[in-house]
Amino acid sequence: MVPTVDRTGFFRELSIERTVNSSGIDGRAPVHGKEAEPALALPEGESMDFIEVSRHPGWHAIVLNRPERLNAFNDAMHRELRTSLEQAAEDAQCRAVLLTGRGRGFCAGQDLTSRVPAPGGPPPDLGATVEEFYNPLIRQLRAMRKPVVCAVNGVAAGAGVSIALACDIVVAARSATFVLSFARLGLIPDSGGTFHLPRLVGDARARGLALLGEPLPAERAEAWGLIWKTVDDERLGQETEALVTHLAAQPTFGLGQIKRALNASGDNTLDAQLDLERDLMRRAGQTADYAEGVAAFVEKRAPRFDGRG
Ligand code: T3D
Repeated sequence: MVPTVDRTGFFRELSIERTVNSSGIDGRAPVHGKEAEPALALPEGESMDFIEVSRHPGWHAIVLNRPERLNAFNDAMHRELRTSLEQAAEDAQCRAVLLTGRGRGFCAGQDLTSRVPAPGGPPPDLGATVEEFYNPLIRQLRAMRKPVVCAVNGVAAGAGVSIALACDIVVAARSATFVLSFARLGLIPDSGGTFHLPRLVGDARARGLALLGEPLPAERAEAWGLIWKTVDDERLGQETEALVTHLAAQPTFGLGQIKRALNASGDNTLDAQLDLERDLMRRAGQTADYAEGVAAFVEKRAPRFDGRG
């Protein structure tokens, strides 16, 4: 099948698998991080309707696929994304993940059509859905011991911003915008928004973004340190696929240790962080990839990492 390419250069037909949950995922806690919570396994045999997964040598692409709703989340999409990430985490052949959206948006957060109150009915318990869906997703992204690249192909709004910020490297199409739309609804930035936002851009900009809800253009997001970089729309697919292909050939275990250290640094004292660095460094130094990296440097050749710990 000849792949066709959309506005941001992403494949449309390239080895897309309509993944079915027949791989033994059973809802137990994943093994790749103590912060992670039990996966929301899809019922056996249920196909994915709102997430596309394609497997490439060394990495998985996970595509949010409700373009008519700018990839806003319903419950099924939450379950499918969690399952897709779980499969990527457990697949030893997968050493990096690319997360993006289909169509002109990356993700518009919660699907608000499911939040219209029934006349006279009780208000929805948003704390329950945050607890059941959004918080475990953010923990899963942060705890995954493999790099997750987020290609923001268009507007990111509400929890869509928070999900992008929970990924490790965020690359945005130049036309993309980031909209902390929560305030317009009387809500607060969830999914780690109030955690990551001020740490990335500082308190003044975090408050302006969260309280005003104005769209932040991708180039300013890059200038403010919210994201890694901005690329021309038509280059987004090519650039992020090159990035994730590169990451997939790196010392995966070591990259996972880097994530652990950076995840912990926001809460740790310097003393605690120094101790953690010592322990992670000790473990990293025991890997074949470290020995290979040193040997390759000394022998002036390219390293061949196997990614294992
Ligand atoms: O509820 C809980 O469980 C708690 C957790 C909450 C987490 C959250 O994410 S709360 C925040 C929810 N999201 C938003 O507030 C964003 C709402 N969307 C927008 O503000 C705008 O759509 C955008 C700024 C994202 C894009 O604007 P624009 O003008 O480019 O597009 P549009 O015309 O507004 O949207 C295109 C279509 O997508 C449109 O449908 P239509 O008219 O073509 O049939 C629009 O209704 C739909 N859409 C966009 N966002 C959502 C949505 N449909 C449902 N839910 C959405 N969030």
